[in-house]
Amino acid sequence: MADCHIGAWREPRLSSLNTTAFEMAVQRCIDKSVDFIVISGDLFNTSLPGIDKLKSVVVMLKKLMDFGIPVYVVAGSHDFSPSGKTMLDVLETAGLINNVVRGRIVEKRLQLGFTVDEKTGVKLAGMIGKKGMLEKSYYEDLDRESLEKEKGFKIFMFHTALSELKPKGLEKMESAPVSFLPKGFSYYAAGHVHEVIDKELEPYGRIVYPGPLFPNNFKELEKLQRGGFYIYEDGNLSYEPLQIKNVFSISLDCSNMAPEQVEAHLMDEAKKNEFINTIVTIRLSGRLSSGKLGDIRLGDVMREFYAKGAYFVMKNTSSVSIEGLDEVMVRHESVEETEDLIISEHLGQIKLPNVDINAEKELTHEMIQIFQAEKKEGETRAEYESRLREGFECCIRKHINLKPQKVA
Ligand SMILES: [Mn+2]
Repeated sequence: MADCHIGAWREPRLSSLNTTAFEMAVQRCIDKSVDFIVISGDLFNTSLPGIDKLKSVVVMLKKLMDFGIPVYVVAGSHDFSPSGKTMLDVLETAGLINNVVRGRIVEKRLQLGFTVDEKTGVKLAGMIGKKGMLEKSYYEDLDRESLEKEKGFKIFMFHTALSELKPKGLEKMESAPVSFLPKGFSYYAAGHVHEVIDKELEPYGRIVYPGPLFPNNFKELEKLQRGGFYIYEDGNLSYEPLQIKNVFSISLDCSNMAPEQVEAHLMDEAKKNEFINTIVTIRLSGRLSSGKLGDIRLGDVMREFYAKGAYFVMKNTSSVSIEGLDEVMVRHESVEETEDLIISEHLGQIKLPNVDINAEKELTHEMIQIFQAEKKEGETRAEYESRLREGFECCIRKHINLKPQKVA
């Protein structure tokens, strides 16, 4: 499995579903007596998950341990704090998971070690994934030969999009060529791309993205409807869907419609069906013939869906325009895509000492991450500030040759 994103979604009703998906997945693994589980990055949505979410995950990991099912992980782009900390370290120290990324530098090249699964003898190696695809330089320095010459059933775990396997609609996503991977592994357990992809690619092997355990944003709900994972047995792969809620998606082009017409159309949809246990997504686009977006009484529409039993109703009206006004901003589907695009567009505009374009990009990503951290439950103001400061100083020290006291 990959991209569990425990703690994603701000809305509590949806947030609990990522955890439910993880619990269901783990229980199914136990029921099917798997030998071990691999999680290819983004177990958590943030490096410091909330205590309740963390607890739910620990309960399930403990259960797996009691059943003698080891869990192998690599960290994904969401698992790291700006100063390089990850909750995965805590879980590993407690013996609940095994991080398979073990590297050392030999003659300026990155050598990755293998982790051997005791029961099956399967050998696992892996690479971390970072925000903005900053793991690229690790792949450039990777000693592939030493990985390739190892004998046995080998799994390579990674958290990076591959250019050759990028799905439609995600063309803008940053990716690496498949030639970055070591060849000849029996199974490539991939994460980061939130789509289900299973492809045999010579001379590599079977490359599998199971997609998220549960959709993580509006677009994913529309497109995937549900998440899942794969079970591999004797060369056969079976996809295990996790159907937690139904999803009913409405996409309406409002071009040449008046607000009352849009409203009537949506009300009709609501009246047609029952929506028990269903997440309803409403996407509106196009140019209204008159009036403005606010004239569509979406609150009434949503109440109607709730009255028909909907579990959760969401709307996206970001691409509705009104007569006489043109959209200026290009809207992207996720915060990450938008951040990436804006950062890339503005690189090189500020002169920083000893900082090249790549370092500037990394610096910017990390700064955004540092300053978006929220104060945690139970954390004092002073602790919160020193956490931000520590991240900031660490980031500056890494990228700019300034002494820390100057930073302070
Ligand atoms: Mn992810």
